[in-house]
Amino acid sequence: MTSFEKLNKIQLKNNTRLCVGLDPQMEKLPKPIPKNIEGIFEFNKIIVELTSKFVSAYKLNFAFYEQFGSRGIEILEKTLEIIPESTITIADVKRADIGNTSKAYARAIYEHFKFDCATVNPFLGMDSLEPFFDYKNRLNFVLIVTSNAGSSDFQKLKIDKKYLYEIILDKLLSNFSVQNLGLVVGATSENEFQKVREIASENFILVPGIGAQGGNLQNILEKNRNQNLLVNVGRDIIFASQDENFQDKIFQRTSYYYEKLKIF
Ligand code: NUP
Repeated sequence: MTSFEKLNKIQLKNNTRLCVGLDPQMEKLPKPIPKNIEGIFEFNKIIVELTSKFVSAYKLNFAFYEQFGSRGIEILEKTLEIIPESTITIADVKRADIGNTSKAYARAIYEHFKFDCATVNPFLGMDSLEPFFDYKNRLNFVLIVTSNAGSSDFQKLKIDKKYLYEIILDKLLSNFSVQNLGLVVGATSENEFQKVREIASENFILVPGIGAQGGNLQNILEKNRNQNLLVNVGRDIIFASQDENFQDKIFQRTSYYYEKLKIF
């Protein structure tokens, strides 16, 4: 089964477009959990146990693990082991490099860690992305319009009559299949989301920027018109509370997004 098919299947089974961001921060761990590396795993385990029936994917941003060196990577690997087999895993690494190096990056994500999906960065050009797209059964989410303010610095520059992100999108769509190509568009760029949705009607769009970054979920859902979508929520769910009752609060927050992100 391809990652595209697996994502469709779990979205229908769990009836949700929700993806939870497993981006743990030691200093923000709830009070009952020790603020050490073991505590991070304990925290991830609680989150997965509380949320797995209400999500279709988990996105792990490598930064939150790499900051602890090899022990952080160990926690990432242990976390992958407790995610249900049927649920999609996304390596948020935003990678790509010269072809030879990209090949090693792609091998790490897809063969060593065995993720279903990865985020990739198009800045180095098509040949830097190809090693990821050579894995025909995996789904690569290419950064199109990111959720940060700096997305206007380059991505939204106009070149002749088109924005840079549109030029990139056109090129990607004419080279890669819907099964292989996902897109990242931040919820903070609603107009651009609408444009991307119109051009790429069938591709999965991964939307970060909801919750802590202030994106408007309702507007994104309206503009999405029921097409393939995965909405990531990190801090607004996992750090819903640091108090003794944090598990209840995490569950409440998850239920809130679950209701909004139902497919039928
Ligand atoms: O454009 C992007 N914006 C963004 O926030 C692309 C991303 N991959 N992300 C990531 O999504 C970010 O690095 C973090 O892992 C997650 C957002 O988390 P939160 O703001 O919901 O806590």
